[in-house]
Amino acid sequence: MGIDAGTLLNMLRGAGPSTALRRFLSDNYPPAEQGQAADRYSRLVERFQALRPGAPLALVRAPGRINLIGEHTDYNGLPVFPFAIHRDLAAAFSPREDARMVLHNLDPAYPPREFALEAAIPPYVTGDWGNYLKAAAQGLLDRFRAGGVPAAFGGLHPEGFHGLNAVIHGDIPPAAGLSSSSAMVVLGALMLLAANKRSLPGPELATLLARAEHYVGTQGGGMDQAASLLSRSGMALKIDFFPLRVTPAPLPAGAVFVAADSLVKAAKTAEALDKYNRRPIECRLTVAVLKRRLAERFGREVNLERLGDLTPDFRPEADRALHPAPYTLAEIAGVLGCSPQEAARTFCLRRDGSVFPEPTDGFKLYQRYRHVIEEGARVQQALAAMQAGDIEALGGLMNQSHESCRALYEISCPELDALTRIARQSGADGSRLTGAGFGGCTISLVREGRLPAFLGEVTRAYYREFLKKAPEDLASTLFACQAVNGAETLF
Ligand code: NG1
Repeated sequence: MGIDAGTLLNMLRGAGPSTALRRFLSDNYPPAEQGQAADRYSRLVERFQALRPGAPLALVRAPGRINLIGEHTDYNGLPVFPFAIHRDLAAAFSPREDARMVLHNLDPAYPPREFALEAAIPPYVTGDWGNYLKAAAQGLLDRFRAGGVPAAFGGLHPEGFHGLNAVIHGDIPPAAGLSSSSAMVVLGALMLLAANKRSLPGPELATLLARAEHYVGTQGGGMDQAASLLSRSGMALKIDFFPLRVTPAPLPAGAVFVAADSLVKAAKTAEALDKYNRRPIECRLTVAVLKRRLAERFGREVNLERLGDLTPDFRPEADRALHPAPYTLAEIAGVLGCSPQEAARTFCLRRDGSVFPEPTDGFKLYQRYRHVIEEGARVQQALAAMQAGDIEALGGLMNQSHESCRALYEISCPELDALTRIARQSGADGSRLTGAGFGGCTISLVREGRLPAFLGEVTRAYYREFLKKAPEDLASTLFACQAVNGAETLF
């Protein structure tokens, strides 16, 4: 693999044009930003060349994503409906002879990181950017070890994996619900695969990386990695899980999806991890309670691993089996016939083995159940609305989804509520939070003709009047999303 840096710089500067490179830029960046994108790749190559003079290199990009609808459904085995956006992570890289990962970032906020590929890679502190690359490396090493790949040759990782040198740059707003973290995992995985001349089918890689990202402490599902890897220019992807399947659907003509950052940071601190992980834990507890109740009702074991496994014949009974008042761990343990300690050890563990504490407001099984089941149904309806070009219906479903995220799943915040309300008042057909929630971005469906007025009105009413904080970089805070191709390596 690899191309000479000088040749690549000439191509990026427009001399010695390359069809592949032009296509790469036009598929993945809006026309007005393609020049800027070429400059950015040039900067990556120049920095790489300064660090590793003469080494042939390859380019790679991994996009962030925005989710139209289907929030917190993925780990429950119900579908999501995202697309990859033109905000991405890009890198220039080349393989090393040894098994070290040597990583630089053009942004000084992300200091250099270096680690060895070893059987059990120890994580950096929670939140460190290097952990996302460690997550990818650990996931691939485990996969190829499990695959029985021949071991050991001269100074390399026991599985024979080469490390790499990379210079990375990202322009996905961080902690904004646009999956900059999963894009980093995907970027790391594509670099390692290319550097080691290996490949995996897209859906298998996406599934593997969803699991691999648990390394950083989240217990999330597979939406982000799949969207970053498998998206196609101009399309949204309905994604089903267990096993992963994608249904591409062209974005509706005459409307755009606008991302607006609430500017409330949804960073993955230890506290934020707990807020997120509480939901998968509550869903696992719900499944356990329902499994027990349905078995009692039908007099036999019911095959139920996730909420998404509930077939229509079990739904009415499941709807009746939960009560709206929050559950204590003691009550759940009573239903399951075990001690609270045993229930906690089975369902409420963090990645480091510590027990997730019982929430003071109780486990809200009924509310989480209703959101997940109804949200899964809304994704199916949204696909049908999109295929029919019914913008109004799609917008209505997005509004319902936001309300459910707010009232039942409790992942909104006053700023996201205000921003979605202002977006609707400013002409959007629909508006909702996108991603994990607790801050970050909203997504709004806006007819093309209304876009300029919409952008002006949201800037005034949300950023200036409600938040009283003008964004430092409006173009990265409020922007129409282009649906781009999934991650790829070039050269
Ligand atoms: P973000 O917004 O990237 O933190 C998280 C999960 C998804 C999904 C969404 C909510 C990870 C890496 N991502 O996304 O799997 O559950 O929340 O729909 O955990």
